Amino acid sequence: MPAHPDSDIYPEATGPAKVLVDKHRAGQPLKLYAGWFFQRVWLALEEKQIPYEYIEVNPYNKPDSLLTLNPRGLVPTLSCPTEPNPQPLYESNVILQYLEEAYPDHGPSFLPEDPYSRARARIWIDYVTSRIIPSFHRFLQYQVPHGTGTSPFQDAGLSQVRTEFLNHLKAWTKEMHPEGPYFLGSEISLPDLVLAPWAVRLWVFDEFKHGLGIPLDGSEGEDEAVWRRWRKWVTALEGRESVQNTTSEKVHYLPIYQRYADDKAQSELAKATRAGRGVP
Ligand SMILES: N[C@@H](CCC(=O)N[C@@H](CS)C(=O)NCC(=O)O)C(=O)O
Repeated sequence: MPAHPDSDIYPEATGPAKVLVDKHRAGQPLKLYAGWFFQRVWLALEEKQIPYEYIEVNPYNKPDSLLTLNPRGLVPTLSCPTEPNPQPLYESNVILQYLEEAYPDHGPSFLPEDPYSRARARIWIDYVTSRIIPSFHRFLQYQVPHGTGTSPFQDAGLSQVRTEFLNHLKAWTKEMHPEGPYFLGSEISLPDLVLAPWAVRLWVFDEFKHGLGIPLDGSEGEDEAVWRRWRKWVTALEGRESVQNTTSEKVHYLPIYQRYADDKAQSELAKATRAGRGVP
C-alpha cells in the first residue's frame, strides 16, 4: 500500500514535550495513544496529574496497536483500566468527560457543580468543535485563486474566511466570565482545554495566511473590549505549565501546517474541510 502522504511527519515529541513524554514511558493502567501534536487530552491528564503511560503513534501511518483500539485510527485514543479487562475509548471530548467522571479525586474539576452551568459550559465546548475548529481549517486551507493577479491582501475569499473565523472567536469570547482569566472564571476548565491547542497556534495565520487579523494590544477598534478579554485568556493559557510542557519545537509543526496551508494535507480533518464537512 502506498505510504499515506502525511505519514512523514516528525515521528516524536521534541523540546519540552519530549521531556514530558520521557517521564511517562513507564507502564501504567491508563494508556494514552497520542500524536505529539494533539494536545487536548494530554493537557487534561497533566492538569489533573492523573498517572498515565504515553504511547506515541503516527495516526497517518496507523499501527495495528491503534487500529485494534480505535477503528477510526485517530488519536487521541485511550486504553482504560476497566474490569475485568482494559477497554478502549476515543473522541477527545468524550475522553475529557470520562476523565472527569472516572478520576473524581484528581482535581481540579473541569465542569461546574450546578446542572445549568454545566449545561451552559457544554454549549461553548460544542461551539469550539462545531464552529471554531472547522472555521480555523477553512481559513488555513483557503487558497487564493491562481492567475487572477489578485494580491492575497485584496482577495475577497481570504478576507471572508478570516472574518468568519474571527467572528466565531468573538462570539465565544463574549461568553467568557468577565474577569476570568479563564472561560468560566479563575480556574481552568473544559471550554479552555478544548480550544487551547488551536489558540496557542494562531501564529500559523501569520506564517501562512498573510495575518490573523486580531488587532494588537492598545488598538482602539470597536471590538477592543472583546479582543482585550481574548488576549487575557490566551496569555493565561500560554503561562500554564501543562500548555508549555506539552508543546514541541515550532520547527516540527511547520511542515504539518504547511501541508494544510497548501491544502495538500490528507488527514481526515483536512479532507472533511475540503468537502465542506465538520471535524471527523
Ligand atoms: N474527533 C476526533 C478527531 C481526532 C483527530 O482528527 N485526530 C487527528 C490528529 S490531530 C488524527 O488522528 N488524524 C489522523 C487522520 O486524519 O488520519 C477527536 O476529537 O478525538
